[in-house]
Amino acid sequence: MAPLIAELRFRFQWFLFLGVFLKNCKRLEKIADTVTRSESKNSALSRLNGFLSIFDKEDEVLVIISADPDALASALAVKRLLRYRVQNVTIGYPNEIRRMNNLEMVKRLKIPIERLHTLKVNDYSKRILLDSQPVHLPCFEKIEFDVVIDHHPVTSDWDAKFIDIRPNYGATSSIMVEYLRAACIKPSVSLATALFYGIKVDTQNFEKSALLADGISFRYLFDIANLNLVRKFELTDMRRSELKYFKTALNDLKVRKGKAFVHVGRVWSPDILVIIADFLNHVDQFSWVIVSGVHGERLVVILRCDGYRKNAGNFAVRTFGKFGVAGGHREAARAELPLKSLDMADNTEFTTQTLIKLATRYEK
Ligand SMILES: [Mn+2]
Repeated sequence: MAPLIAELRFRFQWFLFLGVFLKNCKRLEKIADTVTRSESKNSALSRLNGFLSIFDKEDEVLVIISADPDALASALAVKRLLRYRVQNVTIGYPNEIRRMNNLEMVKRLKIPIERLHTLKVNDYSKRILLDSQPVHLPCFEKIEFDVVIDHHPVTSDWDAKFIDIRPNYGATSSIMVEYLRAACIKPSVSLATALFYGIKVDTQNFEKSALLADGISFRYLFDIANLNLVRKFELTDMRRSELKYFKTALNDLKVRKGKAFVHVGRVWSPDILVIIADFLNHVDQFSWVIVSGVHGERLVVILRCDGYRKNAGNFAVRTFGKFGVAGGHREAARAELPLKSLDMADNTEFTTQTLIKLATRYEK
């Protein structure tokens, strides 16, 4: 959940920042120096030809992405489009990939990516930015791009030789499918799987706004992609070394009046507490699940409840608020309390009993 929150916060900042430009959310296209804003009249084929006209046989191409599934898939698609047209295509990314799902995708599809800081950006004769725009990250701003293809709101104060930005699209992967189809290239299973997953993640399974065009690309990939692999990416959210916390959780679980409590001890990442809480929430007799663990100098408490005449967020604030940060929604909440603030007598170790005492001290 921590990386998720960080990511959401990051996205939110982006949206605030991009909100300024939202008025200008029509398409922006630049093909052979002709700039089109508003609904584009360009055909998929003219875009493809405009894109390909940027490159020569001698080119060493660098594709730069902020590595998430949509961007990774788009980079693979560009690599395929340029396979016989340039010397080579390198994919560079500046961010560390932390999400297990994304790591799993990179590993299983053997996506060849390299950290941007290990590459000499200026040694490449052409540079492409995908699923992002030059003003999105400070490290992009210094780079001169030849091509920018993206689906975020149009920003200004930058230029490239070829631009294709379609803010209404749910994913850059959907745009890339149109390029591949225009080029009469049928994607391999692994490329199709990547693009399929890219669209799935960015549209949150089409629960977020997307276009019919996204649906058409998705449907096209459906027949080629390996859906079992996609499921494996979606399922993978923990390391094997973290299984031991489940053992502790199952051994130490205590139940009081429909509330399941467990303190897991010191954890490598608080994400595992979320996974354990969600797992225990599958059990029929538990109306509440309260899981805690120590991460760094903080006690992290994850709360789940059925949300019926209960409010986990309010409960978290009332019970843990005075010790640190607490909050959440009806059915899910979280608290992070500095160990110092818990005022535990020196040698007492925090246990499931301590958690129960702490969480039920207002109950009669
Ligand atoms: Mn995207």
